[in-house]
Amino acid sequence: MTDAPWWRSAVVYQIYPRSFADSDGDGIGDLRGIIDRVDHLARLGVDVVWLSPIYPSPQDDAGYDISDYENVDPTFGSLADVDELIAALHGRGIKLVMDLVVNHTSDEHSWFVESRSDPRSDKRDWYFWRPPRPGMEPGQPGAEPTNWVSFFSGPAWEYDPASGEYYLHLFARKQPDLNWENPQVRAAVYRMMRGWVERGVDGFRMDVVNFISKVVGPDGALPDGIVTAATSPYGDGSAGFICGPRVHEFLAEMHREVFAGLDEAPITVGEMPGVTVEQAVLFTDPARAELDMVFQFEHVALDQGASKWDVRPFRLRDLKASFGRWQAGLAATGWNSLYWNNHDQPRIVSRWGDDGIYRVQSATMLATVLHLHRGTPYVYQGEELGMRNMPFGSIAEFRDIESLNHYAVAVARGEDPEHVLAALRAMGRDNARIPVNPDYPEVNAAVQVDDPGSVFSHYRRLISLRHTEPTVAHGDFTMLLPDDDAVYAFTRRYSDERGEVELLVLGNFTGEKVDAEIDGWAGAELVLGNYPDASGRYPDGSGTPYDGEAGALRPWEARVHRRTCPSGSGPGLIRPSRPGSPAGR
Ligand code: ISL
Repeated sequence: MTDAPWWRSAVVYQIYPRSFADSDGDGIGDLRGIIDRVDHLARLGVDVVWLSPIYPSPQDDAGYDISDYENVDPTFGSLADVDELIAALHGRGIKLVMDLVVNHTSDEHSWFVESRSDPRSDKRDWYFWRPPRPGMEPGQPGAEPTNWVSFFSGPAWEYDPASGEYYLHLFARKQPDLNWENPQVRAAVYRMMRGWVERGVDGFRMDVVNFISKVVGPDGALPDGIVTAATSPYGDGSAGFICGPRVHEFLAEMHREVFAGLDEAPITVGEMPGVTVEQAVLFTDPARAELDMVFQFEHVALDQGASKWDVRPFRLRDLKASFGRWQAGLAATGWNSLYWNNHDQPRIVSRWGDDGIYRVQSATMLATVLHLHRGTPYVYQGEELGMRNMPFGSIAEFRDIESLNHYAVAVARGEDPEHVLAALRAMGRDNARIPVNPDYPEVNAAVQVDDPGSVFSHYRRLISLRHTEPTVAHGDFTMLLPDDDAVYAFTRRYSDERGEVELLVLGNFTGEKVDAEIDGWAGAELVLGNYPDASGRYPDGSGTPYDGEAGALRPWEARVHRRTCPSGSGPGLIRPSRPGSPAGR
């Protein structure tokens, strides 16, 4: 598969600059801090760095409210620092992806300042300005042009008394939505993107890019949404902006205007809440030339009910059903991105692993299962160290606008503050953002990089396996044991000059020993495990003896086995011997 795009065998590392590394001791991370640690990234072996926003910003939504797309916030450094970072990364063969946040700007962006200051300005139409609902008193509850709820609580419209109109903000009121219907808006965005590409940037992660096309009626009206228990008294406006009518047209245009004809293929990933498998196929079909891959949200909602604050138990079979559908849906056309974590999610080892005595085993098991799927894996800073959620005490320790707004609204409507706090601790975005976890003497890079049994060393082996075993990047995928709530199991298969190569991946999602009799795989080579193998060694030759049992998975154990089959022989079967567990296909 030599003609496959390079990013199919790549691993991306996300840096959240505010909390990655602080070079000047002001308590906030910066570009110099990243430059100083490029060797950490090179040692890990990642191919791409995705940098969360570093642009000038009032920081109302931690930098996702941008007031100038073409500069760097002095908190983080300067354009010269960006140039130095690009050179440092490129010098080690690592590419740089920037965050592109163009569904909305900051209300302090000069475009919006001009748009707001004068209804006759030619920037007025760059945003969604609408009159109050007919017959309603402007500025009063219910007078908003639609009933849409914002992602950060409250109405998605802000009243501007000076002009008597409202502007749309799907997120914070300091994040007005850009009007992509206006061709000048699109041209300005593409021009800005070309500027970054000319600087040496290798691609973009595109913030909520499936929201850029809104459903606009002939009279300019946007449609009301259905009022649900989770949105009441507002409506869920998502049918009016998720994967709207012109989104494919806009992304194809962006591709033509920014990426077509570049010497080196860029990497583009669209963040897409609410995207379906069928839509993702269209967005990532190479023949359509829109995006390389999308971030979908199905799996990170599996332990949530009506809203993200409605925390529910996690069931492994739900995860298999979800990932299995995405793997199958994008098998022939398109491509998956694979992630557990980012700056919006709680830490995976605390969420679906065991961040107590099995922290190392469960973090490495989760990593193994994710990285062995078909798709491009994303590692969020600290995930490679098995970092935990923050042990938050009171609401005073939270900084994120989403958490703070939700707390204020929920408590005001009578919810028990302790119950609201419990949800914030489980799902709040600050878990992965706030700088220093008190467990840092135990969980840190310095103690892990030279330890072969560390989470870091395991991520390193996983990334290296993707680079050296083409079955990981290119093989097809078959889910096994869909109904088993303890063991995650699947195979990957690929043909090359070795013949037919098959990998079996097993992950124990419990802290108990579970039986896993592997039919047809007896004696198969162990390519990678998160415990030392039977000889007492990790595959790289390090490790200490462990009294393991063949056919059983130890607590949170993960294993990757390999066999090379003569063409035409059947796939391997796995039959766990635990009563009640169905056999593999
Ligand atoms: O974090 C979320 C869970 O409630 C999402 O709603 C999130 O806001 C959504 O995935 C969009 O995220 C992106 O755009 C936001 C920004 O706050 C997030 O950090 C960013 O990843 C607005 O720019």
